[in-house]
Amino acid sequence: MIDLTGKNALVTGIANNRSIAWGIAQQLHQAGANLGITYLPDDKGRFEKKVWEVVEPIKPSLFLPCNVEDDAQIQSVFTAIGEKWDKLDILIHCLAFADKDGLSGDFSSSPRQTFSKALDISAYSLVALSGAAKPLMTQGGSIVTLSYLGGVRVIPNYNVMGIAKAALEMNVRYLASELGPLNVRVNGISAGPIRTLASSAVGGILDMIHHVEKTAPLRRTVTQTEVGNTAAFLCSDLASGITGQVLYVDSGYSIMGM
Ligand code: 0WE
Repeated sequence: MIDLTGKNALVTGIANNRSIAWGIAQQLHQAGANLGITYLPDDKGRFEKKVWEVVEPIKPSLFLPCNVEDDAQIQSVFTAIGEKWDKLDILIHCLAFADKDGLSGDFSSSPRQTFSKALDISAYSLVALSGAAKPLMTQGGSIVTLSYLGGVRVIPNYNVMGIAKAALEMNVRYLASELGPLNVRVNGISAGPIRTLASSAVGGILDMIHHVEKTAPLRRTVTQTEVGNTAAFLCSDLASGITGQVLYVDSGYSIMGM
């Protein structure tokens, strides 16, 4: 079995109990990792309360606010990790956002601000978090991010997020190249569509899921647990030779031409 005992893992991107990030956190915990969790702070503290309710059973040793649009919050997270943990081994990046006007209609009508905000939150944040994690990953490490097929092929309405995922996947390669000599591996998981808070807000997601159920080789969608198991593998010594890759966890959907 996958063994992550003695490893410290920071997981970003949990919004509720359907989040892919929660599937990953649970599998890392099951493999014996010590967890830190970040949440998106809001003025009413709703997310903090919600995310805490979700993660409470796995007893995270760190629970920190982190809005990746704010450099100071990113720095605070890694300062806290440096004070609490002897080293950081694992960084899980499950963050994405595009305004609604970047997720439907004519792609050529995407507003500049929507485009730059989506790239900032969904792609630049991996660069910023990896740069802040680098000095703490003193015994090597593993960084895993979540991507989607819409970053390499045209998926209707994915629009601005597709460009953000393309940038994210290229970030994986540049970061893998830089951090490889430190024995820090950087990989992505391209997950098939799953019903989550983020995807449920998207019109037509159920039709997409039905399409996958009809056409993917496995004739079903993937689960958060399956993505979590792949992340646990990538973070383990079993994946010691894998870096700069994007692994598809999509029931095989992406191999089909028709
Ligand atoms: O990456 C994603 C979704 C990320 C996402 C979702 C939202 C909805 C609410 C980013 N920003 C927002 N902004 C909001 O206001 N997926 C892979 C799920 C997804 O999103 C789609 C998809 C699929 C699949 C959007 C259009 C078409 C397909």
